[in-house]
Amino acid sequence: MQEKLLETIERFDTIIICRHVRPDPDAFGSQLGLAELIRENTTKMVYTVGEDERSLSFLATMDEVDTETFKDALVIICDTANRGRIDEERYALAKETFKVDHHPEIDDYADASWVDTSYSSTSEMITRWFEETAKPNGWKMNQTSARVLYAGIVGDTGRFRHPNTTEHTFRAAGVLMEQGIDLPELFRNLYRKPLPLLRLEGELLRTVSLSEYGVAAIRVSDEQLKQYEVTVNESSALVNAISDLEGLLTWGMFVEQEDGTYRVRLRSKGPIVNTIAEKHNGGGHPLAAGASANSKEEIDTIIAELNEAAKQFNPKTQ
Ligand SMILES: [Mn+2]
Repeated sequence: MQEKLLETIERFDTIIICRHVRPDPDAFGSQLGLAELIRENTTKMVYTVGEDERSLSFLATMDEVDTETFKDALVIICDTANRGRIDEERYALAKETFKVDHHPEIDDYADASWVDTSYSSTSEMITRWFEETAKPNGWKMNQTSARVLYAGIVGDTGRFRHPNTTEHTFRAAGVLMEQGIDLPELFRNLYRKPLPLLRLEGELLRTVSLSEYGVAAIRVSDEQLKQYEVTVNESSALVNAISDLEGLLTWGMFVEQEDGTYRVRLRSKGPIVNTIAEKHNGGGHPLAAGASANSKEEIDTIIAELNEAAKQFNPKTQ
């Protein structure tokens, strides 16, 4: 599939790269890292599309592309498991589509797919594709590409701490570091917390509780977001605020949106949570997933399901 990706890119003059809605560093990193690789090594027209995300604007901003341009283009979709999460409806107009993703396959929406869950991140896939496939064909990587790909790997591995981090991940990071990345600058931007967000974190930490099975829930009301002047998107940075809590096995963050529904983020140190997310209009990785809840009752159901998963979980059998 790696060879096929290179062959497919070579056949097109116009390439548009998409990724998932509500982008995270890996979505941006894989999208822009690949775009910049193609720009550096070919004369093709390359565009990146989707909504801009203020908290990640230090990584990149998106391009405007007219609908005509899609019709002759190759569209590559990075880091997006199902078509409903693609942050560009016009992807379907493309002459050809190619999916590159490390999420479990739930929707085979593209003409060709390179899907491999053994990679920590789609950014690691792009890095290893460069090293193993593009570089032997004479491609080079510039610093812009290396920086965003590194950010993507750091984001999805929780700074090389999550169990998705492998020896291959570190080798990929090494390939990127060879280009000369300003790590202090990158980490400062990735993990900076504006004062309002830090104060909201303080309030949430003050009220956290832990169930007998090691399940915690962080609830954030629309009122709290308004009081602290934090957006729903910005609040996502707080999902790991309690990750070092002793005895914590799995947890959920439930953020009320303006329409009264809740954005749900589930995290785990063992029990599988994406199957729970799938029951609530979401999905993701086994240990990190997202979903939605329509009511406080649905939140209680999810917390009960987390407790059940934590209760069933026996680390000795894993
Ligand atoms: Mn990812």
